Amino acid sequence: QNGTSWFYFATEQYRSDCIDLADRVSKLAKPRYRHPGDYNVLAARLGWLPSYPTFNKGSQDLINDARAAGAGTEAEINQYVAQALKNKELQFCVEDPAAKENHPRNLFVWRANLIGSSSKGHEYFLKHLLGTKNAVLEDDDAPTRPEEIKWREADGAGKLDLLIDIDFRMASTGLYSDIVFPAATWYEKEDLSSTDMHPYVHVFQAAVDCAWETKSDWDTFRTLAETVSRVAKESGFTEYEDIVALPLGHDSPGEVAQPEGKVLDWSKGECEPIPGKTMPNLVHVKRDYSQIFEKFIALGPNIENKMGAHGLAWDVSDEYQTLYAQNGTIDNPEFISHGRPSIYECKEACNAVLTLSSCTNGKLAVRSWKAMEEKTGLSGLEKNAKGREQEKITFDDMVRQPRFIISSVTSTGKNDKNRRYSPFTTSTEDKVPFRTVTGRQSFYCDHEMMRDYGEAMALYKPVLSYKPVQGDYKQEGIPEITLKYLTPHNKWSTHSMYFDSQQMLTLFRGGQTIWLNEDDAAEIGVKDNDWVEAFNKNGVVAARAVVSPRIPRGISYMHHSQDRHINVPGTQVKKDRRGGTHNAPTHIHMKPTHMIGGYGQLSYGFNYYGPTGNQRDMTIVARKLKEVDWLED
Ligand SMILES: Nc1nc2c(c(=O)[nH]1)N[C@H]1C(S)=C(S)[C@@H](COP(=O)(O)OP(=O)(O)OC[C@H]3O[C@@H](n4cnc5c(=O)[nH]c(N)nc54)[C@H](O)[C@@H]3O)O[C@H]1N2
Ligand SMILES: Nc1nc2c(c(=O)[nH]1)N[C@H]1C(S)=C(S)[C@@H](COP(=O)(O)OP(=O)(O)OC[C@H]3O[C@@H](n4cnc5c(=O)[nH]c(N)nc54)[C@H](O)[C@@H]3O)O[C@H]1N2
Ligand SMILES: [Mo]
Repeated sequence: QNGTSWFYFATEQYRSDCIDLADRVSKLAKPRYRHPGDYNVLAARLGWLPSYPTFNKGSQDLINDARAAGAGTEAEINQYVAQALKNKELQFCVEDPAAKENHPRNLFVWRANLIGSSSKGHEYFLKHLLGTKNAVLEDDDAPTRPEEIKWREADGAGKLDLLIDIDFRMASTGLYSDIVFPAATWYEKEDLSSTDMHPYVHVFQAAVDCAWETKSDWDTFRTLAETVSRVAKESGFTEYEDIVALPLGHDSPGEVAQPEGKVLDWSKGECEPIPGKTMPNLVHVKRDYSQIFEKFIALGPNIENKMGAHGLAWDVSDEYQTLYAQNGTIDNPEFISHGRPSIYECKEACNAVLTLSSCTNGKLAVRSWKAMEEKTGLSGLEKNAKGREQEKITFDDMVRQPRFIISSVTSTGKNDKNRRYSPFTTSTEDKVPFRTVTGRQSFYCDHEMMRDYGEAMALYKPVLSYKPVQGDYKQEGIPEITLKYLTPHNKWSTHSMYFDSQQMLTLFRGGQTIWLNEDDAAEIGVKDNDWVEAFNKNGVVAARAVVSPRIPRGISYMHHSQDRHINVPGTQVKKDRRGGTHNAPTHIHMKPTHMIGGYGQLSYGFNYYGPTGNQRDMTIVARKLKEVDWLED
C-alpha cells in the first residue's frame, strides 16, 4: 500500500481537505471530481493504486460466498468479485473509511518515527487513528464534500486497536504506542546497508552484545512470527484464503491495459470490470498463520529458479543451490521448510541477499544484462558488468571493507569503479528504451487526466490558495501575523534522529524553533528566542523564535523534525493542549495526477510511484506566547 493514500484515509484527512480541484483544472476541461479523495477512490477502483484494507468484506467470506454461488476456479471467483463490486454488493473500504468494519486495526512501525517525523497532519493522526488528545482546531470542513466517499460522523474513538513500535529511541511513536519493542542499534547487530547516496554496499556488525531485552530487527520479527504461529495453532486460526487486489504494475502487461490514457470507469457503466485490465488484478494467496515461523526461517521455493526486476527475470538456480552448503538447512521434518537453506540468523539472511542479488553477484549481474539484451534485441549490454563476473561479494568480504556495487539492470544507470552512478545512462548511452509509453523520454503526456489538469506539458502553477482558520482565536492585545509555513529538513538532526543528543542540543538553541524574518517578528513584538505559537486549522505548535534576515518576509520556517518530548509547553489557542511538532499545522495534500495508473510510466510501482504527501502551500498564524505553561500531564 502506498503510504500517502493509506494515511490520508486512515487519519480521516479527506474530511478536512481544503483543496477544491475546481480551482485546479484546465479551463478547457470538465473535472471528474472536485474532492481529491474522490480521485483516490477512482484510482483504487481502476487498479491505479493499491488500497488497503481493500474490501468491506473479509477475503475468506468473499470466497465462501462466491463458492456458494457456484464459482469454482480462481477466475470464476474473480468474476464473482468483479460483479459484486459492479452491483455494489461489495465495496472498496476507501468508499467508506469511517465505517467500523473498514478500520485498520493493527499497525507496526519499524525504522520510522511515524507519529513524530512522517505524520503530515499529525493532529489528525492523534484524533482519528489513535483516538487520543489532539489539537485539531477545525475538522470536517472540506469546502466540497466527496461524491464517492460516504460521509459519516467520526466517532473520535481512534481506529487502531494496537500500535507497535520497534525502535532504539523512545521517540514520539514510542510515546503513543501500546507496545514498544526495544531494537538493537547499528553496533549491536548484523545487517546490510546500501544507499543511492554512494556506490558501496557495506555491513553493520555487532561491536557489543544487545543490551538486556534488546533484539535485532530480524530477531524481533522472527520471535513475533514464532509467537503468532504458536497462537494460531492454539486457537485453530490457521489457514486463510486471501484475495489481494494488486494494482496494474509498471513493467507488467498492466501498464498497457488502459490504452490512450482514456479514463473508463466501470462503476459508471463506461466499461466492464475486468480484473487486471479495467480494475486491479485479483491475486489469490493461501495463508497459513501456523506456518509463518517455519517459512520465515528458510529460503522458500518461489525464488529457487528465477528472480528479476523491472519485468525481467533470469536464472538463479545454481546460486540458490550454493546456499544449502553456505547457510546450512532447516532440520525439522514437521516444518514445511524442512531441508531448505536456513535464514534463521541475520547473517544467513544477509548472505542469501548477497548471493542472489545481481548487484553483489557478478555472474547474476551478467545474466541480468543478458535478459535485457533478449528483451530489447540489443547486444553488448553485458559489458556493463564486465570484469566482475567472478566476483561474489560476501558478508565477510565487507567486514574487511565496503565493496563497490556491481552494475545491474535493476538500476537505470551504470557505474563502475571509475564512474559514479547517474540515472538513465543505459538509455542515453546504450539505447535501452526508456520505460515509458513511447520508449523515449516524454515531454508531452497525453493521458486524459494530465490534459484535464492542463499538465500535458510541464508548466508553472501558482501557489494553492489554502483556507485560513475560520474561528476567532484572537487574544486581547496580542498582535498576529499570517505567514507561509515551510518545513524543510533540519540542519541539526537527521529527521528526528540526533535532535535530542546532548551534543546537537548544545549546538543550536536546544529545542523546537521557528525561523521568522526580522521585520515580520518586529510586527508582532517578537524578539529572538521568545516563545511563539503557530497555528492553523490543523493544529498548533509552540517553539522559540529564531529571528533572522535570512528568511524572506512572509515566510516562516520550522525544521523537520522534532519529537514531542523536549520543550513542548501548553498553548494559548487550545489551553489544555501542548504545542505539538512541526507537523501539527500540516495536512496531506494529494495531487490527482500522481494517482494515474495503467499507462506506461504512469503505472504503480511498489516504493516507486504514487501520490506524494505534499505539505506545502500552508499558512500559519504566528503570535507571541506570553505565558509559557508547562501543564501538568
Ligand atoms: N512536514 C514535513 N514532514 C516530513 C518531511 C518534511 O520535509 N516536512 N519530510 C518527509 C521525508 S522526506 C521523510 S524521509 C520522512 C522521514 O520520516 P521517518 O522515517 O519516520 O523519520 P525518522 O525520524 O528518521 O525515523 C526513523 C526512526 O527509525 C529509528 N531507527 C533507525 N535505525 C533503526 C534500526 O536499525 N532499527 C530500528 N528498529 N529502528 C531504527 C530511529 O531511531 C528513528 O526513530 O519524513 C517526512 N515528513
Ligand atoms: N541534515 C539532514 N540531512 C538530510 C535529512 C535530514 O533530515 N537532515 N534528510 C534526508 C532526506 S530523507 C531527504 S528527502 C533530503 C531532503 O532534502 P531537500 O530535498 O533539500 O529538502 P528540504 O530541505 O525539505 O527542502 C529544500 C528547500 O526547498 C525549499 N522550498 C520549499 N517549498 C518550495 C517551493 O515551493 N519551491 C521551491 N523551489 N523550493 C521550495 C525550502 O525552502 C528548502 O530550502 O535530505 C536528506 N538529508
Ligand atoms: Mo526523505
